[in-house]
Amino acid sequence: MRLIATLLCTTLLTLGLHAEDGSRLWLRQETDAMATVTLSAPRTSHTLELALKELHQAWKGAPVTLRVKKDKTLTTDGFRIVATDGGIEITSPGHTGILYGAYHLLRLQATVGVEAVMAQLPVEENPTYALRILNHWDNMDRTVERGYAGRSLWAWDELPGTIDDRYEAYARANASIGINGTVLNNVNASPQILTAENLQKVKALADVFRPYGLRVYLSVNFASPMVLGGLATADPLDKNVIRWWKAKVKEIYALIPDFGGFLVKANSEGQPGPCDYSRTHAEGANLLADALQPYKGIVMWRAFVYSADDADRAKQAYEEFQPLDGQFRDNVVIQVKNGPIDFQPREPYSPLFGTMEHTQLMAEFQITQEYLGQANHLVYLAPLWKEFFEMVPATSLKAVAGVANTGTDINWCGHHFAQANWYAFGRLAWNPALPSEAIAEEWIKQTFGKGGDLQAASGTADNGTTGNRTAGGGCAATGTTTIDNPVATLVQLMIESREAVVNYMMPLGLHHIFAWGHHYGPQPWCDIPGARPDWLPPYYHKAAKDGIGFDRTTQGSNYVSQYPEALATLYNDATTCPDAYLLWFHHLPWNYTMKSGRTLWDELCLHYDTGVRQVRSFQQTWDALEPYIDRERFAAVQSALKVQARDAVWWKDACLLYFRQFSCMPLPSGIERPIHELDALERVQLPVNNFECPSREMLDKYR
Ligand code: GCW
Repeated sequence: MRLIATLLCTTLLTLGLHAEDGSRLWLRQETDAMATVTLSAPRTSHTLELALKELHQAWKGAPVTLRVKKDKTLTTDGFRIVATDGGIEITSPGHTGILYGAYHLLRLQATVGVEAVMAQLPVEENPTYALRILNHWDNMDRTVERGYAGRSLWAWDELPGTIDDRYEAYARANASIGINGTVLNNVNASPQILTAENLQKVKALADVFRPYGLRVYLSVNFASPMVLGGLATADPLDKNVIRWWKAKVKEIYALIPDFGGFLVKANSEGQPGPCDYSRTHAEGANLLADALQPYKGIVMWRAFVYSADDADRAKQAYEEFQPLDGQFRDNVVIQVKNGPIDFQPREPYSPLFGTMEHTQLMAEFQITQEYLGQANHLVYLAPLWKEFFEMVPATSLKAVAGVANTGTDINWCGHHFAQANWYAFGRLAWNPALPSEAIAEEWIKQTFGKGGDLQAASGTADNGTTGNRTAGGGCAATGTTTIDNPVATLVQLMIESREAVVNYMMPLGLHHIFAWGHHYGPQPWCDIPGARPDWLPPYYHKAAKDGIGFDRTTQGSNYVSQYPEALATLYNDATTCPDAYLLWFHHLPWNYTMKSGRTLWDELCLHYDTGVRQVRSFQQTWDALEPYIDRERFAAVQSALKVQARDAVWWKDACLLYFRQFSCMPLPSGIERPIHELDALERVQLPVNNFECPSREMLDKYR
């Protein structure tokens, strides 16, 4: 049996056919090109050899020279690709820059086609951010907090002896999109990550990642000196604590000379921190910064804090951190989530950005879809991140981080389209000015296409045929539709998907009306006796007889005043506040007249209804794309879209039926009528923990 499987596998590989299980991500080029690639460099390195190998295997165009040379206009990660007499030259002052240049050339080949590459040259690229980092919320028992793609990639129990093939594949995927740092473990950090034994395992990973330009960082628990060192305190001003961290950092650098530094979640959601000793976040961060400084390591100190007693959680991070401006060491970067609450489908940008002139800041995005339908919903996140970059000048940031969505699932990310978010994060971290559409197009062509279109999607025995695929049990999903431009059609679907999820979950500035704990479905009614009010949806939507929304104006919590004056004035007035943020900033009566002329209630209904319709249209579009997509991935996405469509109706019914108790207004005509009863929806309790995405079967049973 095994022999037959091996033979089959070998035959398929020889024919250039692979199972289209998503395991190859966007790196699906054939590897039999045998290109002529030469190297001109004072010395070679593993990194340069990788660049040579990648091009030799996959590049189908003119001979390429890789040249390492000084260049004042390029950083060590930057590169230039030019046409020369009879060939192409990639130059960079750094070895990693050469590798990035090689991936760029291959990306061009996969997106415009090899014949058209020359017309794209010259290319000169420097990354906008020197630090482009993934944050893994991976625990040492291989569970992943808010991870929806299987278990953690890091097999701590097997390391350092066994090196899984996926470690290198992971590093390669990151290098191909310019990601150059990875924080291996959860910000809710186990002190155990720093034991001598575990550091050997971290070293083993760092050794695999290094040639790909990927540096390793660790999340650390502020109480580590107590837990591991047996000290009586973790007070950042205590001499023994200072000594302990210095020794630990020295131990790390002896193993990993290019170790990146620490990421810290302190005094947030139960984590220990300097405030436990009446010290400030600056004193805590500086303790670690001083230990790391001799080795050029950095501290990424998170600003995700919110004390239990403040009337408005959205104000908290600013109130705690803004007064500390100027007190942090040069190698501290404050890591701020894009919005002030928590990775919601839509939030205004965190007002901390732009108000700490003497402190280095970095943005934290969430690639994993904790609040966006997890592994079940198709939501392309580039438009969300671009919305942020439109408000926060890219140059005001030192770095960007994204909470990873990877795991042991065969396709790495759970949903096939979740790969696009990993991809888009990397591309935007490299260049936040790239349009969402362009990134989607690149990703689609590389992930589903071959040589720049979708028509030739490979990987199934009926490669190249159109129609009559068998995803639907022998029947094509649609019969007659032909699509003029499949790539553009899919780009459009992806672009729309972010607004769709906002519409069916939390339109008009609503936020955090998710189910308790797992954050999967709707629970606007959620009330857990004894729970922190700011962990409960009614705290955020404030629906009552008199209206809905959180008053954060100067008359309310005054959060609005944390923004620069012009913006504060705009948001403070309901008539000028953009609809997208209206209920974020204002509590308004149900019959309030919107800019559209409709009542607030009607507008709310319309948005929920639109969201449902959008998902239905995604189903139709996807079905029409069936001839252009391999059977395996077509079927998987088609199935996930069914779940998403049902979830969208669930969200709409739950929210509108619940809010209607307060508005007492009828559903406008033209709005799809609910198919659920409110009391039935209120009884839905999905039996999942915070690490699991509910399966389709579970959803069908419980919702
Ligand atoms: O988004 C919330 C999550 C927590 C997470 C926390 C954080 C790692 O629900 O699971 O903890 O934010 O960012 O620290």
